[in-house]
Amino acid sequence: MSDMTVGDFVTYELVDDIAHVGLNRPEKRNAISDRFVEAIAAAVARAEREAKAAVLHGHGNHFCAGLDLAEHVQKTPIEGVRGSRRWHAVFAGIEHGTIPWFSALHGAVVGGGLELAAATHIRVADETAFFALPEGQRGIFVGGGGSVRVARLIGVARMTDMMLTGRVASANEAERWNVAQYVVPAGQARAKAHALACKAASNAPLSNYAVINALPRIQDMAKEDGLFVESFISSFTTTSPEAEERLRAFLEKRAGRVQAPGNA
Ligand code: 1HE
Repeated sequence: MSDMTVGDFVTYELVDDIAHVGLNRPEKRNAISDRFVEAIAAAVARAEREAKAAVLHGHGNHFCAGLDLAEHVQKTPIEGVRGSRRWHAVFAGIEHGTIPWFSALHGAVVGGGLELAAATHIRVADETAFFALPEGQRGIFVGGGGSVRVARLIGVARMTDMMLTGRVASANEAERWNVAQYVVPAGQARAKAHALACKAASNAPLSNYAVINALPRIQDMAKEDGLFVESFISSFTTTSPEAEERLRAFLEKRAGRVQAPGNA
C-alpha cells in the first residue's frame, strides 16, 4: 500500500498500481447523496491518472443501499433529472474510462448500488451479497443507468420481475443471471477483486482500453458494423509497439503460456 487518503464519503488507496475506492458512509449503508457522487467522481479521476486498474468496495456490512432517499425527498423534477444525468456521467467515467474496474460486493447491492456495480467491468460477489431494485416500492424509477446496464446484464424480463415484485437475488442467483462473474466466501470479495485487477493490470493498456470500450459498443451495433469496427481495433492494437514486444516475447519463450484450469 503506497498511499491512503480518506475523503468525503470515499476512501482511496493505491496498492500495487491498483486503486482501491471504498464507499464510506456505513452508518447510512453507503447511500449515495449528491456530495457522495462527487466524491466518487474525484476518486475515479484520480484512479484514471495513477492506477492500472481499480477495485470498488463498500465499508461496513453492505456494498451500497442506493440513492440517498432522504436527500431525494426534497428535489424538484428538474433537480431529479440533473441528479440522474450526473450519476450517468460519473458512472460513464467508470464504464468507459481507460482502466478496468472490479467491484467487490457484499451485503446489500440495492437500487443505485446495483447500478453502480453494473458500471464496473467485473463484479465479484461474496456469499452475503443480495441484489434488489426496490424503486417500485419507493415510488421511483432507476436513474443511475440501470435501465440500460442492468437490463443488458440480466435481461428485461428479470429486471421487470425485480422491479415489479421486489424479488431479491442471492449471490449465486446473481452469478447465474450474469450480474456477478465470481462468487466467493464471505469476506473475500475484495481480495479476489484485487487479484483479478492485478491480472488485468499486467495486460497491455491499449488492449484493456479496447476491451472495456469496444465490447459494449460493438454489442449495440449491427453484426456487419461490429465486424468492421473489430477489424480496425484489432489491427490498431496488434501493430502497436507494445504488442510487437509482447508477441516477440511469446515467440522467444519469454512470456507465460496459457495454463489449463487448475494449473495456473
Ligand atoms: C438510508 C438508505 C437509503 C439505509 N437512503 N438512508 N434504496 C433502498 O430502498 C434500500 C433502503 N435500505 C434498506 O433496505 C436497508 O437499509 C438495507 C437492506 C440496505 C440495510 O438494512 P440495515 O438493517 O442494515 O440498515 P437500516 O437500519 O435499514 O438503515 C440504517 C440507516 O441507514 C438508517 O438511518 P438511521 O438514521 O435510522 O440510522 C436508514 O434510514 C439509512 N438508510 N438505506 C437513505 N437508500 C439514481 S436512482 C437510484 C434509485 C435507488 O437507489 S432506489 C433504492 C433505494
